Amino acid sequence: MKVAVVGATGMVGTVMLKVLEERNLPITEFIPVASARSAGKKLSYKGKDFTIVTLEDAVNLKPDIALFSAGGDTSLEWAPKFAEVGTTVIDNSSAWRMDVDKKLVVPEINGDVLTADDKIIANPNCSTIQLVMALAPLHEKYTMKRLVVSTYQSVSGTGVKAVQQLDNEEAGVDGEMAYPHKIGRNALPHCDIFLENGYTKEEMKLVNEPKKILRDDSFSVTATAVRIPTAGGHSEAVNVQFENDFDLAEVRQLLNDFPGVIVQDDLDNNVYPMPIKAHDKDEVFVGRIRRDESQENTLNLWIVADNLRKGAATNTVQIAEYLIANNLV
Ligand code: A2P
Ligand code: 11C
Repeated sequence: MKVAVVGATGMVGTVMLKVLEERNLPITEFIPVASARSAGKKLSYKGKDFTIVTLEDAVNLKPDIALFSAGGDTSLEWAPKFAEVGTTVIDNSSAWRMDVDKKLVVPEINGDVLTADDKIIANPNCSTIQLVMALAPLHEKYTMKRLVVSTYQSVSGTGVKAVQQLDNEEAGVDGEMAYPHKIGRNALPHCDIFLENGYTKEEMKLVNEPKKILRDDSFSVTATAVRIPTAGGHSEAVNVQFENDFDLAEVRQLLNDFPGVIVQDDLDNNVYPMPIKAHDKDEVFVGRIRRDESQENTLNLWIVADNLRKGAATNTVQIAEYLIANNLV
């Protein structure tokens, strides 16, 4: 397989390279792609130096697969050009996610929707991925009715400038601000831009994307997304009402049995998921599993994952693995 990584020098791109190095994809040719600013520079992959190329050069090389994480505008302009030369694009931006003709995929949940005709495939938002990973097995068994999600998102979700802002604040030095306010010792109820309905774009991703991935729009979702001063790892407090009643031991079992989900829930020993523990892990961690005693058939959960791994790079690479394993590319 000829594999290109578009945005190879970026925050997610760098993790994509790491994930590709760790896993066993049959890559015969590796093509790192970035902006004209980086073209010609070297980048190390599996101990060897590779020259970064431009998007134009990469299209001419006709890769089998291109993993994109270079922003929505780059995806909108360039993914179709790669698709035209026969490349299968797996795109990490929000550009194509809600396009009715494009698949939005978490392989453990809906990999089966993929066909060889899908030339542009969308990777969901990071906070969506960890949410649906935990909810998919529960939805299948008990049927979700309503979901209330509150997120606690790390600065790495915003990008390099935001990580730098937090570092600067912690070091007590002035620098460029990625957010309209200080992030250190603070919490901003503001992830991505505000929309006309008063919600943020991030909150609406949590409302819309799960329905597409779970192939069901019969449940309702409301969300509040909050940025907190953690370096990496997103956390979510989730309140979910089901149509049917559940048994807590069975909930734990269903979660633990689902591939890629790990239950961490031992209150006697203060064990629960935390971003610091999820760092560099591919799994989604679930804890604080308890019944909402104020309402029937309702469960409370705390869900944590590394937003750059399962939330972005790992899921993208897993889609590529799924395509290869099923001869769809
Ligand atoms: P570069 O490093 O050359 O700017 P991040 O997600 O951390 O902001 O990184 C964005 C990634 O997308 C980087 O690898 C960046 O390359 C790349 N990129 C940004 N704009 C373009 C573009 N117009 N063409 C190709 N790559 C781009
Ligand atoms: C954040 N979820 O943490 C965002 C980052 O739609 O892919 C990823 C944005 C996206 O701010």
